[in-house]
Amino acid sequence: MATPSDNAGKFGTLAVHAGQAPEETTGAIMTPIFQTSTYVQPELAKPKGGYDYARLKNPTREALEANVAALEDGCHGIAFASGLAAIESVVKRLSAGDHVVSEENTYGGVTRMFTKVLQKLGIEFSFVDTRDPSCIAEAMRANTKLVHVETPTNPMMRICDIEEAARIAHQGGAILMVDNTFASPYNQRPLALGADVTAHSATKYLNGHSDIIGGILVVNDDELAEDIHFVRKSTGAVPGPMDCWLCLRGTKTLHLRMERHNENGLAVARFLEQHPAVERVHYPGLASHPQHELAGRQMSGFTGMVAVELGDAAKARSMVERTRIFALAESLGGVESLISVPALQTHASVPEDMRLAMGVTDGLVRLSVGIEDQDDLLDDLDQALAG
Ligand code: P1T
Repeated sequence: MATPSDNAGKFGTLAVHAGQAPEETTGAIMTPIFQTSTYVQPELAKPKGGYDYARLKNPTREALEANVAALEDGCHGIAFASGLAAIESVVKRLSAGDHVVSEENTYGGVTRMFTKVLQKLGIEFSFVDTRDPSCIAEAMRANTKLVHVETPTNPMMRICDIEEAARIAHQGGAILMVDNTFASPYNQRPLALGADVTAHSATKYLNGHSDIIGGILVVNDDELAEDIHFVRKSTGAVPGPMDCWLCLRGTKTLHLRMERHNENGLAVARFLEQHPAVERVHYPGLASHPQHELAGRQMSGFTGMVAVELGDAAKARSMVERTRIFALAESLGGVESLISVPALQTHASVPEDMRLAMGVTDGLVRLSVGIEDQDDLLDDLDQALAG
């Protein structure tokens, strides 16, 4: 199998080729799905190529890991069974009594994992608004080992200054993990901005076709990679080879899909911004976004994720139940457009006071703008809002 050092080229070339080489027996151009749990060892305790058991090593998984590592401009990709498992494994490196500073407006499932599962094991969490770097600095303690941010955030599209967050984390002796799910590596590369770990729900833009659940981390530091590999090997949240293969097929077109997501996202945000039924649009590509300038500095495109405030729950319900192309469903980042109400779906597990304080109101609608024809998407939203 190819290694990241074999990879040369710009983003689109890496997306198609990185981590993959013709299969040795036949020259098959597509990486085979190594659907096996174990490998026959020629000699006792001397597995061929280090392949002893598939929880530890699988060639299809390794191809995906090398591919995404190249796209994130990093050295080590480590794939997981889900985005949550990927994020959890970084926290599982810590011990009881260690402290994590986290953005407050993460995906609701992340907040739930931190507060309802990992906090019980003795890891401490502080939730802050990372739009303001001084909030991170103020939350740092002597026992802070990890700063976790999401940028843009789900669903409020808040932006965190990655360079600043990295500087503050490192000054306090902690590492910075950036959940890059919403941006995708096509639009933002956190490692180049100083982050130590970039995390993805591969379920979303990386795979792009709404047919797997997966996660992946990319890191540069060898020791950190070894630690995370150890956690994954010891706890077992590995993705199956078929899912890795599907994701690898997805990343081959990431650059093309993201171009269209970016274009359609901006068009939808502009259309909704001037629509009388919409009170406010949250999209970092709009000049009206309070952090538009920062977003422009650290992102090269603004994705297909748009959030709109309609004013109340009835208006939100009416819109999401009337769209014909935008499907009413959780998740995001697939080729097809989706629409949801975070307060009742993705962020239902976040305590109400915390949710409302962040702007995740009952009238907030989230759109994952797909790659369909722009006119059809705008017509669909227009007719849904007319109702
Ligand atoms: O679903 P999973 O692959 O485990 O990924 C979790 C996750 C992590 N990080 C971000 C930013 C996410 O948005 C998610 C999952 N989000 C949804 C399912 C959603 O509809 O927002």
